[in-house]
Amino acid sequence: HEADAHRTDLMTITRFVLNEQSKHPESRGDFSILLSHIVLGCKFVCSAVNKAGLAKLIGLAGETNVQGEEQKKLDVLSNDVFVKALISSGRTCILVSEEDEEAIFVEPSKRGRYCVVFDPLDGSSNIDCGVSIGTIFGIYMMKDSHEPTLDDVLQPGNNMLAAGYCMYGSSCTLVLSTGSGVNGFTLDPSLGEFILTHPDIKIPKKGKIYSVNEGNAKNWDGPTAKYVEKCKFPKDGSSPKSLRYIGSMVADVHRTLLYGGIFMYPRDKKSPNGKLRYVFGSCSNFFWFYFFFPLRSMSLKNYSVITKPYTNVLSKPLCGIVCSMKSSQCHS
Ligand code: FBP
Repeated sequence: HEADAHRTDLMTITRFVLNEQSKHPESRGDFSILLSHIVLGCKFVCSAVNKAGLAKLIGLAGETNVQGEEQKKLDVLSNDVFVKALISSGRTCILVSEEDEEAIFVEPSKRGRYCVVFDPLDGSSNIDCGVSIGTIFGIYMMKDSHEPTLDDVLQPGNNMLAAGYCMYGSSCTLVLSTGSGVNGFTLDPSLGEFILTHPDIKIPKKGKIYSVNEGNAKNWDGPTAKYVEKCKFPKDGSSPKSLRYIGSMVADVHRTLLYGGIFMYPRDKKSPNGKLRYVFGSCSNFFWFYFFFPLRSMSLKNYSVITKPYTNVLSKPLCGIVCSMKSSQCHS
């Protein structure tokens, strides 16, 4: 009966967010409107990514079209779509995108109260071979009603209102947290709607998978090398862990969230500050990123949204790690 209810009583992402909103009678619905524009961006990117394999045949993004005009590459196109969708929502005031050197300050007539930080298409080197890629986003509220400044996006992560990612994989999955719990929605292409398919996601307590670019091993420091060695040759009689590494952060994080295990991008001799960076601060309310923390930091700082080398605007190096093992093990 329950399965039937899911089939006939669809919990779309819009319905879900409106339900959440109804718990806050003071809410004006601005957040729901903003989110619907982010969802639109994700649907657009999903459709473009699905067609990317046809690009060479029919001249889509990144190719020259029949008029001989160079078409925009998918990451550039995705950025344009997100920027326009966010501005046209009328609910944003500052946008920080991985694709743009500088923050975008929305013109006063279109301005709202939210600041959105995002990477429209992370892992874009995976596009040409059809491997999963994703969009990452985080949302802050302006501190008060002054003229917006960069300080409005440089708030501590626990001020973040919502964060999420959309993975363009064998299915298109949007994972969202608005502060209490994490929920996953899968795009039903026939309906064009994201349907709640992964309610209240919790990373499994234990996992059997480690996920890291082992090609960097010769440049790792001793503790990192020792930890990975232990995954392969456990000394306590347990089975070795399996290695899975996609090289697309959203996909590696998503798998780690659902199946458990550890995902990491440790700093090394080649990238002393790590390759991935966090831009959007720490955020203890967003459990899924509970385990992102600089490998050598003793404090369990939590990072909500991370991505790779960033704009001039913000950015701090991060040696990222998401895991379902004890933090002491992560440190080892
Ligand atoms: P790109 O945007 O250039 O692809 O870089 C980001 C990223 O792909 C992350 O999604 C991923 O975790 C990481 O780089 C993989 O890096 P590497 O290829 O060094 O393992």
